[in-house]
Amino acid sequence: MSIQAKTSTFAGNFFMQALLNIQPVLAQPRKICIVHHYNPDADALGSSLGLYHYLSKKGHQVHLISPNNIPDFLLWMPDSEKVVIYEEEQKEAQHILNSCEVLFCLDLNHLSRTRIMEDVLQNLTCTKVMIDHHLFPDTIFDFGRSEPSKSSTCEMVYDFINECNDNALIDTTIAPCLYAGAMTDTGSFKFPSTTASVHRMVADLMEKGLQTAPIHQAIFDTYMENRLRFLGYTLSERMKLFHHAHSSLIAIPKSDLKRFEINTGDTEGIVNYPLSIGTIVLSIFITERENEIRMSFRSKGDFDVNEFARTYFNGGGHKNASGGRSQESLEITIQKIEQAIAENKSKLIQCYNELPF
Ligand SMILES: [Mn+2]
Repeated sequence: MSIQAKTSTFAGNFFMQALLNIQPVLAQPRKICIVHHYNPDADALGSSLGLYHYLSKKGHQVHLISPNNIPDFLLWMPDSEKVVIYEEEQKEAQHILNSCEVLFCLDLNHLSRTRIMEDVLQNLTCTKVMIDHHLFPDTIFDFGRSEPSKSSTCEMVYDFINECNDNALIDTTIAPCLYAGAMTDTGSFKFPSTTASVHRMVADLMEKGLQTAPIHQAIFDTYMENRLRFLGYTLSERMKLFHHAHSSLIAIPKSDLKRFEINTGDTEGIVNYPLSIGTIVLSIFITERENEIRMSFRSKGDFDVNEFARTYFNGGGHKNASGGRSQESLEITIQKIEQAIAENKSKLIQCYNELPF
């Protein structure tokens, strides 16, 4: 039986059905596949595993496919070893996708964010569901919810479980997964995305037995020596401040990554450090990888780095946290960044002046 439920032939997410309309589809056991974005972070993996455990408990046959490797600091999450890595196990992943009836796309607003899986997912005829908190979702989903005001996709999965009247199913397997993404996406509950609702979620998870301290330890206190030395080197030698534009740029050439033996994921969070300087409202962190320059943008207050990334670097994300990529050389990319900072100088000064402290 087909469970296809297209509501309209018109393009546009106005015709994506509300997330809860998926309930009748899930009223009987389904073959479900969950995917998240390339280079999964704690929110992508935590929301996916949280939903995976919940749907499994509901009697569905659930698989989780990650486009690429899961970073070591997330491997403590329950059943993370069961995640199929598309980049390494393409045959098995394809086999799962072939028989999938419902595809959940988590923490991604566009199939291109899965990179190597984009075409494969695009061609699937099964029901596609999106749960995400990034701006401007794609139009290809049958059901879904896009809520940029939410702290994290993890919180949205929590809401979904509650709205299905299954709060009682949240246990000490689901709770740490959901907590991890909410905690990291809010910068340990300090970014403007930290809402009353996310604190309420955490309170509920703790009442269900969640231990938070070990999760902070697993995510933040498991550095290798080289990573801490790299951080120190980066801040002392690579951080360039543009005082008059309240901005900071850290540019990491390939040779630094090699010298300190830095892996994907090891640079996570460094972009936030310059914002601890009182006068800095925009922080840019770029690394020269194999075939491209990876870029992260963070801001304080009203400076919109989602717009900044979209305008100059073909990227996007959230108002205070976004990313982008550049196919140009490190030198050219740095020049473009310096020019973009110069073009935004008055806006940056204004945002700085409007900071409350
Ligand atoms: Mn997220």
